[in-house]
Amino acid sequence: MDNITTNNSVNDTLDVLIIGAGFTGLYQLHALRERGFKVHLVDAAKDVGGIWHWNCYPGARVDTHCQIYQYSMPELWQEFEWRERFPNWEQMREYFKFVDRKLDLSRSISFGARVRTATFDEDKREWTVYMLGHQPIRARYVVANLGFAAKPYIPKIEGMDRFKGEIHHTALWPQGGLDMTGKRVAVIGTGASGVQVSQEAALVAKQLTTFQRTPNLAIPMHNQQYSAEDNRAMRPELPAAFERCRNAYAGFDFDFIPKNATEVSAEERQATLQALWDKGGFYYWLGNFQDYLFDDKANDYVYDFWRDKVRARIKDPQVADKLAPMKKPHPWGAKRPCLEQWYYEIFNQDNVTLVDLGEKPILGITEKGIVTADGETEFDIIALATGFDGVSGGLTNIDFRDGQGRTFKEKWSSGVRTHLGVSAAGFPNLLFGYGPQSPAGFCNGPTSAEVQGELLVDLLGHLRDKGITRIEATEAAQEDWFKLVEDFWAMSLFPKAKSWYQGANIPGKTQQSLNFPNGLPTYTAKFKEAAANGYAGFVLN
Ligand code: NA7
Repeated sequence: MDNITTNNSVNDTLDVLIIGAGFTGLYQLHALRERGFKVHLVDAAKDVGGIWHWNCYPGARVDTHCQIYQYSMPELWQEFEWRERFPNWEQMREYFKFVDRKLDLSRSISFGARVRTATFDEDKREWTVYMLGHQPIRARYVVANLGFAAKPYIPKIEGMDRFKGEIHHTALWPQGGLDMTGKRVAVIGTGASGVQVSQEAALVAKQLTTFQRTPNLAIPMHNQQYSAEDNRAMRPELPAAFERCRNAYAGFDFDFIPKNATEVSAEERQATLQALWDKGGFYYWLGNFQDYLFDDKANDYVYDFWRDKVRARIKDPQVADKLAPMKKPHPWGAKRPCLEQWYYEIFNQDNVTLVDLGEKPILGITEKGIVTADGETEFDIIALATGFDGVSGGLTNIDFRDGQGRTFKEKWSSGVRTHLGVSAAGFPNLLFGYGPQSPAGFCNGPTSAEVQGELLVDLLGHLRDKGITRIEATEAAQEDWFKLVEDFWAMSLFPKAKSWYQGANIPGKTQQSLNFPNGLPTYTAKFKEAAANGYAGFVLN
């Protein structure tokens, strides 16, 4: 049963009900309140933070540098002090509490309110939203900001229920923590979460076994501690950095190099790759040559450089073949790389084993451990770092009902369709932020929260100013948006990697680009173009 708090009751019909207290939802709450909307926010968690309320697995850490992993409001960044270049989950929680305090947000939030269903009354033109443990809330508009990692994916493994030790998905890790010291730990999955847990477990566990299906082509984080003096020194640079974020493909304060890897000299290419590598963070991914995510030859250069760097850190050539194969398993960067700190070195330790699931699939879980073709290995803790039903999973998990009573799960059973990544035909007066076919997983979260948040708040302001009480996307506009997304996707190397970017991690999920991959500036321009044309692609009345 979810935790229940009823600190803020809502009796009247709201202008806007926001779902989700992460970066996106909190930004909208603040902005809508400032503009005089009667607005309230609900979240299943006990506190603000979105994913950072839940994330507490060992090693959980942001992989975007703190300078731009924060709101651009001066009253916030002028005061908050970061301790590390890539903050851990504890500091992210501090940040959200700080934001809550400074902007006085909690007075408009109901916590412990997990939305289950929502129905639209066509006569009244309002939604009624039903939550566990709370009175239903009525609102003219609902904005769902559920994040791309709202629905953890737990694979069906035979016998999982029988395991007598601790078994947890990383996103559902016990909030009180779990001591791995001297324990036998299994980590299933090698995405960002799996890499982070494995790094920590390797330091303290008696035995760590990491089960890998696909190698994570991870890059060095180069984390740094920040002093008060470092914070003072970084602040004057921030306004310009926030501005760059709005104009960069992935909402970062840097962008791809406007040169092709295939056209520069070998010396220049090598020097550039080395410089990006040395900077750490995502420079090597999102600040690399402009052609490498489109041209396989360019991608080879980027992969080969990465491979040689990584293999040099792994002692056993057979293990190196699994972690950093000579031939790339998929185009480098087409599946989200993560930032690692000492990940590759752990496989040189005696207490760490890598199991290649391609060779030795998991046959089942027993009371004591995991069975592969090698037999049973006993564990005390199993970490399921198996990811999420990404991007669309949040919306398909709630029973929003369209005019015919159909849910997103039913409507999107053969593919996601939206207009501008913020609305779907059949669901009037329902908008979503950081959702499917928006920049979402292709954009730095806080940048998207603000840029898309402003667009959504302007849209709601327009409806209010014009006395419009109903908005619904058209099917035709959705098809145009789908085509825009898919045409770009097909030109890129992204479809060649089996990733959550296209739903390939979930058995039976329709494969398509779940994000808007054409870049944040294009997204903003398209949205503004629609707005300038009276919100083209929507029926307003
Ligand atoms: P990810 O990146 O989706 O990683 C999930 C991992 O779990 C990945 O290595 C998967 O292998 C693996 N996986 C999934 N299903 C299975 C099964 N059935 N058996 C074995 N292994 C499996 O999730 P994370 O939580 O690490 O990170 C999510 C995002 O959060 C990340 O991108 C950052 O933005 C932060 P696969 O690669 O699919 O072969």
